[in-house]
Amino acid sequence: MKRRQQGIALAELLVAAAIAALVMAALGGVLASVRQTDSVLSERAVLQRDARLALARIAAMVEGSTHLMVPLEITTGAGSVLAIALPPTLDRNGDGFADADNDHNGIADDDLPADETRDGAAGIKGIDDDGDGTADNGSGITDNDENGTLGSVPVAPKTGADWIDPVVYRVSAGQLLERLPNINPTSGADYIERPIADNVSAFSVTRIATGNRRTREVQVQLTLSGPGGETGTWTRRLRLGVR
Ligand SMILES: [Ca+2]
Ligand SMILES: [Ca+2]
Ligand SMILES: [Ca+2]
Ligand SMILES: [Ca+2]
Repeated sequence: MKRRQQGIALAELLVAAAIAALVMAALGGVLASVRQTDSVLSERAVLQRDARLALARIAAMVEGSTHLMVPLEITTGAGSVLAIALPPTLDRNGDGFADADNDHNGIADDDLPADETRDGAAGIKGIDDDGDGTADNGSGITDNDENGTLGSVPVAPKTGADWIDPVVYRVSAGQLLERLPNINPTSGADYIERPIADNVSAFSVTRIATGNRRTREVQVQLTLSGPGGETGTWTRRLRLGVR
């Protein structure tokens, strides 16, 4: 009797162990699938956060600026570069002078040289202003829109001690870069570029036609694609000079 009870106990134990193994296997599958869902969700959330931060950064600059540089006035299609003049009130080092006021006379960008960005290059140095596929081409350093003809200088040069200080957004090697002039720059070629977003698969900028209204608007579209396969596109329409 005792031996028989032990035999049953062993059989029950084996069955219980088998059931437990099945339950564990099923549970493992559920957990793996939950984890997978979680990683997809969190990649999407990360991309969304990164896109919003980058676009908020761009919006602050564009809405504070009063001068849309690239895309050029004549441009209608989408380009891959956004350039605006540094907001005229921005004072990053808090010295009481706007960073854009290079000659510290209290007025930003009031005494432009013929090379209005004073960077020794046609248009903005290193940038394909007119979107023809070549950077800094044109008829010389005073060809400020790279269109091959001179005479587009908006203000006759006086001493040229205060140039236009571009803020540029462009993509390189999957990163969205923000280019800012250094503090107290010696020329328009004195700047630094920093990444403001990773996983960038597309960045497009379109100048919105505003007719003969004085407002300037751009549509900025950013597409991020994460290593896990998630992708998303975020768009903002921005108007200059509203901050
Ligand atoms: Ca300036
Ligand atoms: Ca000035
Ligand atoms: Ca230039
Ligand atoms: Ca060009």
